[in-house]
Amino acid sequence: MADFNAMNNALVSCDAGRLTRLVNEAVAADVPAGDILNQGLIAGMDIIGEKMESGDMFIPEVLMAAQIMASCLDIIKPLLGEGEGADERVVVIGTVKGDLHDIGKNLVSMMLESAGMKVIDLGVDIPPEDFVAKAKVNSATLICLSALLTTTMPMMKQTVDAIVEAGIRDEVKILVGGAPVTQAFSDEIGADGFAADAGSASKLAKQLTSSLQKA
Ligand code: B1M
Repeated sequence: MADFNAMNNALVSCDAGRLTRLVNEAVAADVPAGDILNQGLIAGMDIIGEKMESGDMFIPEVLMAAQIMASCLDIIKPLLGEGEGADERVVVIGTVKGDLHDIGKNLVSMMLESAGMKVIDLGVDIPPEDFVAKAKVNSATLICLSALLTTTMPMMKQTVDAIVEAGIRDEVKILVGGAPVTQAFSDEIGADGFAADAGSASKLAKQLTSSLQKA
């Protein structure tokens, strides 16, 4: 039985050694990787978000916690996959310009890869023209945009507009996500889909790209 509260506390207190040990113990005890992710790691990060908002935690600590979370994600990464084998679909993914948050985007990348897609991860702070250029050169069928800040959501619209202006809108589907993003926002900016978490992003990515292949 995993102690998810202890994992939350270890992440909040930036105790890398303790969190790594707890995650390894949970893996050894066959606790499902999805539970470790959602109840141990993401729930801990949510507490950090609350503390950040109330001024009880500051950027350097939050950054440290993010690095610790990333190293723990590496431990559970092999267990999260769906193992379907490689296919032809190429996905270009990134966090939009002005936004440096990458944990959620990395999780989405991970899930897409394990669903067999070829993922080209551009990283963070990616301007619209870079999404367009990489999608063109790699003949991508899907562009995934992540944003965690309300102030960077308009950059998603600018990226969609750039994709339209580049003349490749009919060749790619566009999937958007990130904590402040909603289905209504996705519809408003002309994206093809919104996913609230990495698991649904992977499912929707498969649906969207298979409809494109049939078209
Ligand atoms: Co930032 N930050 N941050 N931060 N940070 C938030 C987002 C915030 C909500 C905290 C708060 O105040 N409560 C707040 C945003 C408020 C708002 O916009 N309304 C905030 C702020 C204000 C800021 C700064 C402006 C702070 C400052 O400088 N004063 C600054 C901005 C820097 C910038 O980007 N330009 C900043 C900086 C940082 C750090 C660098 C310190 C660090 C990021 C480190 C990193 O990512 N490497 C950080 C962190 C860690 C957070 C919180 C605490 C955690 C984010 C996270 O990783 N969550 C966050 C509070 C929170 O979210 N509770 C906060 C875990 C992750 C798994 O969830 O990313 O939501 P998430 O991903 C989810 C889904 O959203 C979805 O799947 C994932 C789950 O499966 N998803 C997608 C994500 N992308 C998707 C794409 C898809 C589909 C689904 O399709 C393409």
